[in-house]
Amino acid sequence: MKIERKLIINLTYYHVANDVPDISLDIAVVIDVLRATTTISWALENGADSIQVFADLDLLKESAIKWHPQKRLMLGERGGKKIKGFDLGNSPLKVTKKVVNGKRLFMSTTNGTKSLQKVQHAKHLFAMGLPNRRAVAEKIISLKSENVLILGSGWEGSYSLEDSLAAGALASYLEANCDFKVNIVNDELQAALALWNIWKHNIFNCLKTATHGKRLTSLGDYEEDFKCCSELDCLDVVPAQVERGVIRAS
Ligand code: 3SL
Repeated sequence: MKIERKLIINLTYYHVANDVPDISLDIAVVIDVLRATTTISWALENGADSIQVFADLDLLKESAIKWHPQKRLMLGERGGKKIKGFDLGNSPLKVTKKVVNGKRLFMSTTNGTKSLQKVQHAKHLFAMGLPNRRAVAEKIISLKSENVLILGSGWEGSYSLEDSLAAGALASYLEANCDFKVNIVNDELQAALALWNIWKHNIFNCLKTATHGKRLTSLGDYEEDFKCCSELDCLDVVPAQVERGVIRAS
């Protein structure tokens, strides 16, 4: 009698880039709800050709300068604020079709782009915010891989509530919609699932309660950014790395 091996997905979540062990990775999903991966998702939804991510600003400028001037935009944020001399900051509201269509975005943010760089050796690397949670989850299901690593971005090396909320949202979707077994590997993800179950009907307030939400609020009026970043499953775009550091819609 042939025994069929039941497929299993081992899901692991790390809060920040420094927690990730040096291992080979099958699928990595990077989350920066406020706001890098939400902005990446909206930029690609609105027709951006690609997004190239950098931790280092000098390297970003060197690469951008080689690109056709009419086909490039520099997007930079530090401490929640737009970097001087850059075309855009990190608001998902600013990456409209009119602004980004057909362009390559050269992007660096305080934490999100660092997390993307940390796992860029993964076989499949996706960027996820709450708006494309379902789309990324369905992509993961279709790949039938055994190991999925979810990585938050946090703030300068420490935990962030909103990324954990989204990690829990992803795990919850996979548990409910996968035909195969979902194994929650670590306590970080168990806690993220619990967090999701507490806040899932009040995402907007969760984002505003988070330390980074408060930081943004102290800098100005970010109500529309919070709304945009807390909208669940409204985008079908799956931002996927196509070459090291370069992300396109898939
Ligand atoms: O930390 C980051 O990468 C940013 O997303 C932070 S901010 O929301 O743009 O302030």
